[in-house]
Amino acid sequence: MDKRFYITTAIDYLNGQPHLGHAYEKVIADVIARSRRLLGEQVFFLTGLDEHGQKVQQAALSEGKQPQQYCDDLAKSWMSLAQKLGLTNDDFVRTTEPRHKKVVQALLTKLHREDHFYKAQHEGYYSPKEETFLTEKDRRPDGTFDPSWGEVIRLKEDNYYFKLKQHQTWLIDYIESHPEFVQPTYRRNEVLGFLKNNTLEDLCITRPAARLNWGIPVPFDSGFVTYVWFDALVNYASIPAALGDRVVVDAVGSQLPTPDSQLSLWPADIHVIGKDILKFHAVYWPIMLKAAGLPLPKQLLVHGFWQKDNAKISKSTGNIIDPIAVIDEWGIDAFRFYVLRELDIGPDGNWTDAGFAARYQAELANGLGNLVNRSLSMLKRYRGGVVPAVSNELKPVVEEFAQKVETAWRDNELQAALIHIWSLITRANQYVDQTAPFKLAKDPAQASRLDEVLYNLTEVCRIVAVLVSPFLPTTAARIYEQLGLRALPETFSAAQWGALPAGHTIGEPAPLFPRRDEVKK
Ligand code: ME8
Repeated sequence: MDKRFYITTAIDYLNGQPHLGHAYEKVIADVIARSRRLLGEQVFFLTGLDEHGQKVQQAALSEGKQPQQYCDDLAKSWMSLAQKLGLTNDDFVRTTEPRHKKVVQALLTKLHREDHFYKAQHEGYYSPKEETFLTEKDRRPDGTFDPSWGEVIRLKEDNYYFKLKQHQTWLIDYIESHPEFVQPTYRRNEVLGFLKNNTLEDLCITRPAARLNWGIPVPFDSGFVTYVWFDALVNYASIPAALGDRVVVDAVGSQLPTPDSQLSLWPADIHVIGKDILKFHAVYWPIMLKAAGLPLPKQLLVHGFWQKDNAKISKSTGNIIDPIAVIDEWGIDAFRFYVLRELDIGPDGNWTDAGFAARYQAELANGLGNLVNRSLSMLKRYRGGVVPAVSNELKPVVEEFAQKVETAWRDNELQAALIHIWSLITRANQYVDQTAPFKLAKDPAQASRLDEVLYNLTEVCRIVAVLVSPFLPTTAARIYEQLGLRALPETFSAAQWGALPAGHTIGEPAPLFPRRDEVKK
């Protein structure tokens, strides 16, 4: 069984409604998944929900619900967001599912048996909100703790700890010798800086059940549940195990059921995550895997944070973007386009409604929409919608850009890919202005020149549809439909020049990006 290209997202805390940051990350992963499929890879794309822990338990309590009931009710709206975003995920993990819990417990059992844990009493400052003990290093210069920790209490309790110190050296060596492991490079440097300047503290991997019961029971001590991060990170491997991935099943434990299917997924090719959870993924997760005898993921692709109008997105101040409302108003492809075109994967970004509207008008409506609409309308008007003989005038420029887009896809440079595609669109729109087919149409002596121009324009539209398809799948399908072609092609070879045959009759042209006030109609 061939190993698939395996891509994951962070799994979102189920303690509220999805926001822009959640949607952005899922769209990044989806575009990478779609582009790799187009390039011929067998892909497996996993996303899901992080349902245990204090945050979720508190959110359930505040609604007067049992945590499981609360999760079941809310998970539906998150799963429908995945659909609304057009995600092509192959599975959706919920950490309350038995298939996940079994693997977490098997891993705990194995690591306990192999002496990676010890039990100890700890007294210190604790942030219930972030579910973590704080140290002196977390104090601000004035001695207080940052308000983002919420209420900080004094706590004394027994817990199990994961011995991390012995892992520090190999992890530094690994990250140094695998520059691709954490991307972009400045995030890698951040991790290396942290590892070189601090001694790793052992990680507390349990919570006493008497204090927090909404977690996976620790299999070797019924007084404890699993720390939510130890539980959540394992999702990346638990779903492969549930689908019969021998690499995970063999490493983690013989007590796991062996399913009939046998997908080969691990190690993950890309974990897409936000910058705030880098330490969990670049330090704790590799150590957990190494201790379990599993290979490390090939890459952590770390994106930045969105702000709105240069201020933190925050429910309490009302500074939020509801991705569903934006999609309902502007369409899914406009949302996908804006977030990926506006913000490269890495730095922080700033959402403005005016910026969104401006990109919609300039790049989608006047750029792509105008090119397709006028090209197909002219073919319809001047040639009854019948494609003329193949002509190669724009072939070199299209091939050059298609090549650049392919390279950008392979490098996960999604913003760069969009910039290349839009350079091609601009070039094609200039071609219309330069060749002036509307003038050629008035002169019968120019009929063969008009044929050439119309072929080039129609074929550019078709290839642009293939190139935008991972980003704007709905629009790409509509362009194909308007071209009178069958379903969008599934392989990148469709972007080769000249596949549109002479004599083919196109369908009906219609605006792809109507004016904003017409979108809702
Ligand atoms: O951290 N801009 O869940 P989460 C961009 N359950 N991305 C943002 C963002 C913003 N303003 N706010 C959050 C968790 N994110 C854990 C993950 S994975 C094993 C467990 C991103 O719901 C954030 O960086 O708080 C993370 O990647 C994702 O949204 C989920 O955040």
